[in-house]
Amino acid sequence: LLDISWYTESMRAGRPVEILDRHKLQEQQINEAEVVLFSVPSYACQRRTTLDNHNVTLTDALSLLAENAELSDEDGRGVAFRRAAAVLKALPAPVTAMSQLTGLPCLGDHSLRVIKDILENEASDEVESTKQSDRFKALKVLTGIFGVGSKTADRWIRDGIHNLHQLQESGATLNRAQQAGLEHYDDLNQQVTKAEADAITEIVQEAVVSVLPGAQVVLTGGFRRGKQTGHDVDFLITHPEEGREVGLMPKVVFWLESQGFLLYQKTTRNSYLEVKDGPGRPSSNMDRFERCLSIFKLAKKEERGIKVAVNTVKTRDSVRDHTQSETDQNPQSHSYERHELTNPPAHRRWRAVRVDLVVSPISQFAFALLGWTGSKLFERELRRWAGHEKAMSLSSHALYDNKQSRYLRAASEEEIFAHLGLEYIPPSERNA
Ligand code: DCT
Ligand code: MG
Repeated sequence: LLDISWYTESMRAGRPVEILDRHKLQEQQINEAEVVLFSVPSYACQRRTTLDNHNVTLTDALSLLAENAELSDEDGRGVAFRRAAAVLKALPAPVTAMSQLTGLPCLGDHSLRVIKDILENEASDEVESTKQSDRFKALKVLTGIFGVGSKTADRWIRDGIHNLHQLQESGATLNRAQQAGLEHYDDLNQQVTKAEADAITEIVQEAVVSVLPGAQVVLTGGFRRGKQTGHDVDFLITHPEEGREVGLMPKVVFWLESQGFLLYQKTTRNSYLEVKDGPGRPSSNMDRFERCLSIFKLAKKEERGIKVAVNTVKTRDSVRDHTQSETDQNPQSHSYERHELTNPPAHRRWRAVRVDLVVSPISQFAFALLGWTGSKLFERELRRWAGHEKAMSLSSHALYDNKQSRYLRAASEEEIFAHLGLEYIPPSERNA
């Protein structure tokens, strides 16, 4: 029968529990049809979280509250809801009774209340009213524009702008990223499929090896964790000889641009210097590599066969011929005022896709790979584990041991987990 150790543990911890004699307890448990008790370690990086989520309704509800908190600049609350959702994602079966959650980490009063409401009433009033609230809807629509964060959206809402139409009417000044974001709004709010990610991988690989033979491209982010869809496609690029990666990004971008693959791009230089910057700074660890935020112009599936055939000829002009058919609707020639806020014409032969390119020197590659594979919460938890449990600082560049006052080198993700005293968790089980 079931382990009742949580009863004694709860009593020891002073948590109120109803004490039943063993016979009654057995009876009750049989009546509750095999209530399973769960137990999970408290850091997400100690757990194996696959995409097989048995508690989607609960985790969707908590994720929505997390999103609402993040959009309202309440990061602390956002993380609390994300952690609670992540605990439920790691459970091996659906939660059917509150009693199953006793002793689980990261479930605060607020999250427990939401879970209870859903278990008892099939919905949480708080979640439903958040979903329906004008402010949440407006924040979602406006931050759905690439280049628009919660602060900008909030400012616009205070100016009475709640939707794209009002934004266009308002004459608000948009930067280049936001203009591109508005231009390709519908495409960029449509999930990217694995097949599309694979097609883009081929293009990026061709670009990279054309400008630097021997360089390597790895698909990171959600697709590396086994997801079948994502909001963008993330790549990490390196070269096995340290230093050869220097200057690679502008060449890759030039190649992609000259072949007509980029609708938008903005490159930031690598600003990380170990000697200068010291140990990893958790809050800013994502933005210090040479990085290109871009919007790709990806040929539709039916067209891709042709493109690949054309690309094998490897002359720029032949590729241009292929993309030429679309110049009559070249998005770069549109001003954002002309965005029609409708679905793209069915005959359009391409779609816009957000693509992130990151270049890392080989000496930092394992850290970059670990940092860019995600999930976001898994990364956050790794850094929290490193800091709180091991007195180490982990970033996407390095791992610093504060006690030994030295950097710990690693050539693979496995070595980083080992330095951190954690069991190795493969990418497909980092879906916290
Ligand atoms: N990342 C992180 N912290 C951030 C942003 C990103 O640790 N603040 C890491 C984790 C995932 C990776 O970068 C790529 O980021 P996203 O593309 O936003 O995440 P994703 O898991 O790939 O999500 P999606 O599948 O929707 O693209
Ligand atoms: Mg991604």
